Amino acid sequence: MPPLSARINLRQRSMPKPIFVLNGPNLNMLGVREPAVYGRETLEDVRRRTETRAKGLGLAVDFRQSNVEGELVTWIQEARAAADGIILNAGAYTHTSIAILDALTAAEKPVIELHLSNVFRRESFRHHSYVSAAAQGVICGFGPMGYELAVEAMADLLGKLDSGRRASKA
Ligand code: DHK
Repeated sequence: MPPLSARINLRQRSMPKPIFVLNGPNLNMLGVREPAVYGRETLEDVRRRTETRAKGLGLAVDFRQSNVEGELVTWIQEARAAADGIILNAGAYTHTSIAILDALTAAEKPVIELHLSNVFRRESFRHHSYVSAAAQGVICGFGPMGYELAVEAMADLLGKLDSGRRASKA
């Protein structure tokens, strides 16, 4: 039997951590902002459906929004120790922020890039993403449902889909 300190370390290492679901600038305006593009659900509605889906998969989420690029960078840095994965809708910083790309690369966590709208049907300046270079995959164009799809994809990436389903049935 390994010594107690080693057993505690083992337990700490295997403790599941939340998925950080990070939202960038102007996403606090959901519901009133260009509803033809972003829909009528508020960010609070989106948070609720994300948490419900995650719970069903046996995952916890830490859902946050900031209009400040540096705050998003700080949260991504925090994710390195405090999260099992990052789902990121970086808003317009998707198309501009090397700082966010660098933070994602340094985090060494699975990253899913997310957009409510289909950015490829929109202006050409939205077609390039710095986030993509650090992401396992991209979900865009499915509106708020994209957050649920991202949680499902993250659960799969983390190999928790089956155990999560078992837990939710128990
Ligand atoms: C949200 C934004 O705020 C835009 O700047 C992006 C993204 C698209 C979205 O579709 O969720 O270009």
